[in-house]
Amino acid sequence: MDDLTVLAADTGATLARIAADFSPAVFASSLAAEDMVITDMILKAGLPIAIFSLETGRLHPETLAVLDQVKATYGYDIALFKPQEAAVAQYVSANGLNAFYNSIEMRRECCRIRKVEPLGRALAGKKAWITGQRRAQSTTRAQLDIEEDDPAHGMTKFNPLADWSEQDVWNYLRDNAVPYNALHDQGFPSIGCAPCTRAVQPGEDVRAGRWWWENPDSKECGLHMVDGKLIRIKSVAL
Ligand code: ADX
Ligand code: SF4
Repeated sequence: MDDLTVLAADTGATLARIAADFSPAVFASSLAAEDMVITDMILKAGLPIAIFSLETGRLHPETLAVLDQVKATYGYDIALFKPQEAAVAQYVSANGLNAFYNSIEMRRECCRIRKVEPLGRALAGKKAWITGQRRAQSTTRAQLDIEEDDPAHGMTKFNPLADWSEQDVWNYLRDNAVPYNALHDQGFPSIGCAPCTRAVQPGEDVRAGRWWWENPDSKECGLHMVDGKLIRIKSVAL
């Protein structure tokens, strides 16, 4: 067996263990490449892990198209969680539609309304949640474990791809003919909301196009924070 086959078998076993021991467990998919690996594994194995996406209202059409690609390939409807309309309207009327460019505080407040609050609803009553984070993605993820405690949501959080490289992800998607976001072929290695994501140059860091106007150490949207702090930032050399 080659290395990727072994890695994928380990990850499949982790997902099966989560389904068996942490029911009900859910998987948060941003519809980007890493999340398509996990989606493929969950759906092909028929694991009882519901998949949801936070539909922020600011996603690219190419990202939304992945929902149809998943439906066409696997016959599965990814559940969508949307922000509260009143909170969005209040933010926009008080600050402007794109106020997140003005300060880290304004950016985090937008992420709180559009992602973090809906995430809380998506996780209510669950025993565990799963993400597609990888250690190699950024300085803030350098200490990432496959299994961690998530006190903010009162449950266990799994990052089954923690050990995967970017190449592993793309080899898996190719070998298994998994559908993926068309933006990945247009210079977008990492994809979030449209106004906060841009293409990167070859050789640039994979997350260089995310919140590119901010310092690398502030680039987390709040989905992966505890009490307003990055969970792993204190053990990262700054
Ligand atoms: S982010 O925190 O900077 O936005 P990133 O885009 O790298 O995160 O995604 C990391 C993981 O967070 C994804 O693999 C996924 O599990 C979760 N995630 C991020 N954005 C979303 C989203 N819009 N909907 C659901 N899950 C998401
Ligand atoms: Fe708002 Fe940008 Fe955060 Fe999306 S990524 S929720 S548009 S600040």
